[in-house]
Amino acid sequence: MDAKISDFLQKRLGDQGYAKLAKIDNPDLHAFIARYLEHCNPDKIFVSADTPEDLNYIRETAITNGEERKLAVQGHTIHFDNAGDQGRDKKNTGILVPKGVELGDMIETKERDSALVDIHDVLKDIMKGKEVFICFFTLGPANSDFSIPSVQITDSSYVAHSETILYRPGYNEFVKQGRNAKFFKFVHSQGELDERKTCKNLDKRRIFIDLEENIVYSANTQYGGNTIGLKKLAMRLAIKRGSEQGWLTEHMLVMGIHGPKNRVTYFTGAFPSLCGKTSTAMLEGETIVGDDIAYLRKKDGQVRAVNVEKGMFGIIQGINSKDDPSQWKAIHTPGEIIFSNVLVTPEKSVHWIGKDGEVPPRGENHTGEWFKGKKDKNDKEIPPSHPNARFTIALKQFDNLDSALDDPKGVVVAGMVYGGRDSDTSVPVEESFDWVHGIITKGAALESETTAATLGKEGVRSFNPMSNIDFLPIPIGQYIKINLDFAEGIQKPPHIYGVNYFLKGKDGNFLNEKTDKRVWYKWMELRSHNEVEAIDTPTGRIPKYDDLKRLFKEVLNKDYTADEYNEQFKTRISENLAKIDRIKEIYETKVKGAPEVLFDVLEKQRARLLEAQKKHGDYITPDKLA
Ligand code: SPV
Ligand code: MN
Repeated sequence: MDAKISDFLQKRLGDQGYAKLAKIDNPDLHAFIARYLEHCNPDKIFVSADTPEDLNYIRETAITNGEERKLAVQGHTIHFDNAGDQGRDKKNTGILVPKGVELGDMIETKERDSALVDIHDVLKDIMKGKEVFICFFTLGPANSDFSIPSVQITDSSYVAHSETILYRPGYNEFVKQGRNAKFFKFVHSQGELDERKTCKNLDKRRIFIDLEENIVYSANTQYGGNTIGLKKLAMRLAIKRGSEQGWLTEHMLVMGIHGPKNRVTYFTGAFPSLCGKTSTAMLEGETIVGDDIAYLRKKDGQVRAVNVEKGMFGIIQGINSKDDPSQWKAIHTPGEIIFSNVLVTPEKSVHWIGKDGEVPPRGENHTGEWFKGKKDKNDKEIPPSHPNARFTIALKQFDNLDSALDDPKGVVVAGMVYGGRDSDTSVPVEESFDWVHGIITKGAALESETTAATLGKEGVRSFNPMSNIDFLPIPIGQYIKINLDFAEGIQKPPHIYGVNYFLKGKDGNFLNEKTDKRVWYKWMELRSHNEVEAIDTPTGRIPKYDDLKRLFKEVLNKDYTADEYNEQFKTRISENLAKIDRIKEIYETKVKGAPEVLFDVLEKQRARLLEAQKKHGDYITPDKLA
């Protein structure tokens, strides 16, 4: 270790902390830590080496400093974020780019030099009077060439605690890799806190991503999506690294679908936030590998995927005993769970929007004291919990965990699914004709109505390619091209599917029940083994009625009628044409460098739709196409 840095660290860390760092032979790491300890200037420093005592210290500190409070059930705690800090802050999150570099209109960037000055101003002495936690993790399983070591510096015990639940321990990996570690770095400070231990200086909220140094800075925020370095912050660094090395970082679940004869077939699925990704990963009868972020690599002519995480920062709204048995059970079992922004009753139990049972008359939530009928500034009733309220839990606490979670080789991906919140255009499930058709019409053309997972207006149809738009550090055109090229050299690329759980009828009601998706996945599983046929429509391949009827009976014991099928699976010509117009316009006017093939594929789809319209009219039931 450099003598100056070593002196400084020894002085600031004390013997124990210093010994932990000194065991890692990596001068870059030591310099980074020394730099930000000096700059942020905490009073107290804790280095975690992932021992049970260290993890316990982080857990306990979150309670003693008030960032979390104990609930009635053993191991359960509650954390509140400020009422103005309840989702990802897209406006103040930016990719730092040198002058003259542009990533396109739809990606938030900040000019690197001035942004670095700005964030270092914000961070100067920000940890004075506080304790800081230095923690090591890996993104992905141990001993895997998928995985990336990462170091987090944070003055929030809640953030450090969340990360110990969500990510695999990394201290030993750093020791092992020494100077070879190509690690990601995260610096976070929640800044000044109010009496409820939530952020005071939201006007100085910043989340800046520096691709050049692989550092993400986050300040004056606590909400997990803005602060948990290894989650959405690391995602930007990983997409960039993957784009240079030929692998993908996707906003995807990974799950095992259980087919006939005990066969398990793995699928990935990309959905924008609050659009059913976690509930899909948790489908009854199937097994979960991951619910949010996957790395995908080509190995021996196949696509393989790992879950970057080992836990879930899950949305709690709507979880009920009938639709979500595994989550319901885990949430009601003693064990380590951090609830955030739910309602806490005087008895220290929790309640949320859509939970079984009566809404308690009063309690405390993200807005402070809460009672039934409480209104906000605009005279709007405040629900018991925030729609983006969450719970943080290790996947091993679920009874449906897939045994491949920690497989360093990842799982073989048979199918990739894309879905968004779409009330009027796409059918519930549809297979694309081939990889390129799928990447373009299901992935690159993905749209979704906005939700409470990000700050801002809800319900606005917005463009969200691969559900990854919030996390792209490279131009969209380049990202699409990398996805298209990814199948090169693969004999049988994964099938690509589009799903839509949010299709509505004329009366404005959903055409499907939440549990119907169980059938769609069983159908996709059979398709990936060529065990059911499909009907070609202008937009892709849809299930045959008889197969769905059988699966609905087998899986849900439901009588699925031909009328339901026809209504759900009719091709909606004018809606699909309008979608093509919208998507084409975006790629023509807002995206630089969209690959030519994208326009070809969309135009061919338009031609198929127009031809079918001539023959069959505007709404075409499957029987006309079979
Ligand atoms: C999402 O919003 O996509 C999440 C939660 O998974 S967050 O950590 O906020 O990104
Ligand atoms: Mn997500």
